Amino acid sequence: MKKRVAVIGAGPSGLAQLRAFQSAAQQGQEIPEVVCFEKQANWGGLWNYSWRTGVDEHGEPAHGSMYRYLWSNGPKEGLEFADYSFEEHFGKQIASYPPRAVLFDYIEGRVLKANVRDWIRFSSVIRWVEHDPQAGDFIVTVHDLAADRVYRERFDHVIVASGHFSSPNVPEYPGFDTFNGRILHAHDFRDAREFAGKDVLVVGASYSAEDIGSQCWKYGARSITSCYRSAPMGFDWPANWEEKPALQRVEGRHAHFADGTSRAVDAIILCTGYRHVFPFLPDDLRLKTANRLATADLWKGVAYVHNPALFYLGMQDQWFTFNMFDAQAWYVRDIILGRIAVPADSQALMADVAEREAREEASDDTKYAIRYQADYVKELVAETDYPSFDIDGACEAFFEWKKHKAKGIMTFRDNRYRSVITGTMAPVHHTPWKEALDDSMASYLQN
Ligand code: FAD
Ligand code: NA7
Repeated sequence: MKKRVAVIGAGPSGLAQLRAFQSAAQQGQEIPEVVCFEKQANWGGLWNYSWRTGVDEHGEPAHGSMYRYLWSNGPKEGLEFADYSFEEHFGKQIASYPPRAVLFDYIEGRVLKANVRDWIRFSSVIRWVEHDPQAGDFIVTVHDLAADRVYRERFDHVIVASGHFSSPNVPEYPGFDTFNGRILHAHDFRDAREFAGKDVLVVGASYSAEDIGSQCWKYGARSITSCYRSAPMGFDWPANWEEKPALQRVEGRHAHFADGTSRAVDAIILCTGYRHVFPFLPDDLRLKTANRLATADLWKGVAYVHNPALFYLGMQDQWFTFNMFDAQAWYVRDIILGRIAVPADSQALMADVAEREAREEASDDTKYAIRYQADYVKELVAETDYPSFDIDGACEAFFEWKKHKAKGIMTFRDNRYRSVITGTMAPVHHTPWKEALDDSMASYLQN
């Protein structure tokens, strides 16, 4: 009987898995039956924008963490699919920091071309996965939300591609319960215009703090205060943006910081990161990891060491995204097709994880971290037929991006980079980012 493979989630990672299998089928190879379960009514994962917060139309936790006016936070030249370039999709080279809708269109283009939409059961949430040691397979419990029907099916492999930037990490500070303003997590942020004319505090010092603060600034907040727990972001902020050390407490409208200063604010946006949450997995299958480059318990970053018939995609912290998910998906496909062997000895699987962790921990340097993840992508790509591409070139784009951010946090998106897939230089975008208030695809593509 044909093997059966369940993929949980149709975001960039899950879609990479479908494309990987489809590409093998296209070459005449026999592939297993692949069924992808997606709890939302459409594909694209985080790139499938939804205005909803809290719960969705079925009462399920809203997956979306993306907001209006979001532009890519890194150059597209670092994430381009090696088998489907931006030029192939758009018919021309486009500027380097596309807004969300443009990236959604690009992600969708490849899977429309691959014709894999029928492999996906939409509005179908995975409620539970259990391993049957006798049969050696998995029993997957699915809730078809549209038909309101729960059913179970058996699969030889399960691939978890449910993302890890959706379940917010929400700390509480003294005084939050009596704050006279709005407190929200980045996960629930949707439209910066809500904060026009307001004094906004962002808590955190990573991508969400930087970008949500920048959005609020761009769309007219009166002032931005950001505060850090470990280290400041340290950019050369505009005049109405001040960076403070850790938040300690809130009294009325006043936020108090570790340096003894305080500031009156209208809203507090917790940009305090996300948690890896898998409510559909029992203890023996559930990944427990911090958001890091060397995830815990994943051999080669994909196979669960305690049960290597189970895989996880995209669970790492991310410099590389779409092309790394591809590298992982092609690798997992080849394990399932029997082309790559997973060591039978669990000690060997754990040793691989330990070696990756030690190597990650050897340096705090950003360039080191980017190269580390690039080496990981190279390692996986080398063993499959995923088209090889200039991964060092992608690193160079990231290094340039870092320099451009240091030079101007509100201007870095006005830069351009060369595609490592087609070799073409991107055009300069027609409008500087801080003046480009229209983030529609039609506007962006007028280069
Ligand atoms: P997701 O995109 O999260 O997709 C997971 C899918 O699984 C979803 O469709 C979800 O509905 C589904 N799902 C979850 N649970 C279940 C279940 N139980 N049953 C069925 N389906 C389920 N990356 C970049 O490269 N560039 C950027 O500029 C960028 N900006 C970002 C901005 C924000 C605000 C955030 C939060 C992330 C950003 N990222 C960015 C990183 C982002 O994580 C990746 O680009 C990408 O979306 C990850 O893909 P994924 O498929 O692993 O996860
Ligand atoms: P990150 O990158 O995980 O960063 C989380 C930030 O939140 C980081 O600066 C943390 O500080 C800070 N943090 C976490 N817990 C707390 C508490 N309790 N108090 C104060 N500060 C805290 O998440 P992001 O949301 O920024 O980015 C996630 C993805 O979204 C990313 O891939 C982007 O592409 C978009 P620390 O430095 O650990 O002290």
